Amino acid sequence: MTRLTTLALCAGALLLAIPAQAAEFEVKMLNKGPDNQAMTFDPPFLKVQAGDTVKFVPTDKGHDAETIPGMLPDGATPFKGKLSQEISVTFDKPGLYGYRCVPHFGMGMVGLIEVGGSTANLDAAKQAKMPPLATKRMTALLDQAVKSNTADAGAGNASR
Ligand SMILES: [Cu+2]
Repeated sequence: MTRLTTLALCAGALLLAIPAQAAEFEVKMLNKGPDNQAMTFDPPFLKVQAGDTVKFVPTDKGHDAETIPGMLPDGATPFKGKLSQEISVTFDKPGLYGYRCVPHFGMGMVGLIEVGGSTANLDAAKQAKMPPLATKRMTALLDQAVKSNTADAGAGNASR
């Protein structure tokens, strides 16, 4: 009984030690997504705050995650995961981060992370050269990012 109480107290202390503001997200690397999409990140579009961490999980083997050149904010550090391995990335600089799975880039396996509600590098990101299927999926993700911000702003205006 005493032992259980001690354990519970320890667990409570550990929880308190984690800073409340930094969150951790998970993106799965999949052969088939929930929408039957072949070779995909799940979720393909994710909004996080500066300082948050995203863990790319090799749920299916044979995938990796790395930033697409030209698709990250100025001064942000590119990341590059290893094939079939998990990689955790902490995002400090606000903006859009486009990333890809290298083996399936041609099949359109790309994802997008928006940090701090910023689409400041949207135009630059749209200029990035990619295979046609990747461009198609990325264009949809970039639209989603812009729309999500418009929706936020709209909600703000409506409440006034
Ligand atoms: Cu892949």
